[in-house]
Amino acid sequence: MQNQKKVAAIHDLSGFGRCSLTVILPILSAMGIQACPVPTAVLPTHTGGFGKVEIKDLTDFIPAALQKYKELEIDFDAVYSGFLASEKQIGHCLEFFKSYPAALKVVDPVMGDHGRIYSTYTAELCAGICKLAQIADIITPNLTEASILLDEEFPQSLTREAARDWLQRLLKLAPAVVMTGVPLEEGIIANLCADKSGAKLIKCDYVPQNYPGTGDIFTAVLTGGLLKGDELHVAVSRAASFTQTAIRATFERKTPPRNGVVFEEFLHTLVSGQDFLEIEEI
Ligand code: PXL
Repeated sequence: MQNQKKVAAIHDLSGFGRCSLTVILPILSAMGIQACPVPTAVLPTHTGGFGKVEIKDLTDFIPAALQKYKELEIDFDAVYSGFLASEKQIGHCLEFFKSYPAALKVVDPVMGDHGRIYSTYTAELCAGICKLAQIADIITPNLTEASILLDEEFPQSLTREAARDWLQRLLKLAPAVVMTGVPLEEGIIANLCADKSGAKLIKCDYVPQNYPGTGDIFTAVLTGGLLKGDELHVAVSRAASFTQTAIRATFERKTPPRNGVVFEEFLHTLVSGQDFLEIEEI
């Protein structure tokens, strides 16, 4: 493949439960992109539903990996950060982003979900994530993370007007913004995006079950799409379609939610890359 794109993916490696690197790497690979993992921590499972889990913190690994890549003059087309394991990793991520000024800077401000902060996250780490968001080219908060970034109470849902307002305020942090899985008061779940060309809404099905890792799946497909030249709303539509397909199939199969979503059998749809959801103005 000519001009194959490379992504440095700064996330944890959780062995079981389908989140972070275990979903990001296969998705980027299926999209024809070389994914280079920079693990922030290694865990046996994610932290959402398996009790107390051992975390091997890899804070010092990040600058060591960066130094090696610089030494080898390995360039990246995107640097994409997510779940971090310590406050010190904020500085390491900032350094990573700074080292590749031409790369697309994707910050998934992973902090929590459903109005709750993840158990391993501290207030200081959340403050650091908010700082990281401000150097990004694109941020992809869920509603919980958007409310932290904007210092708002967590709402159960937003009106369209409030969603437009939140997008505009998030645009003060980063030039492109995607809010994922947002319940709107009119009774739909929406993925919302905005950049200088305007704001758009992509509706998805309501499935009465939450699954871990779906934000990672979404942002991995989004990043792949952007690197392949999609406009923002097209990449969001592609990401929403893939995530929705995996969520629906998992719900029908009634597998334990903590196991994550069965995305593997749909990876081939990313190779052909023809699946999208409808895009609306908001
Ligand atoms: O998908 C977010 C995430 C990433 N990494 C770990 C997690 C979670 C969410 O629970 O526990 C380790």
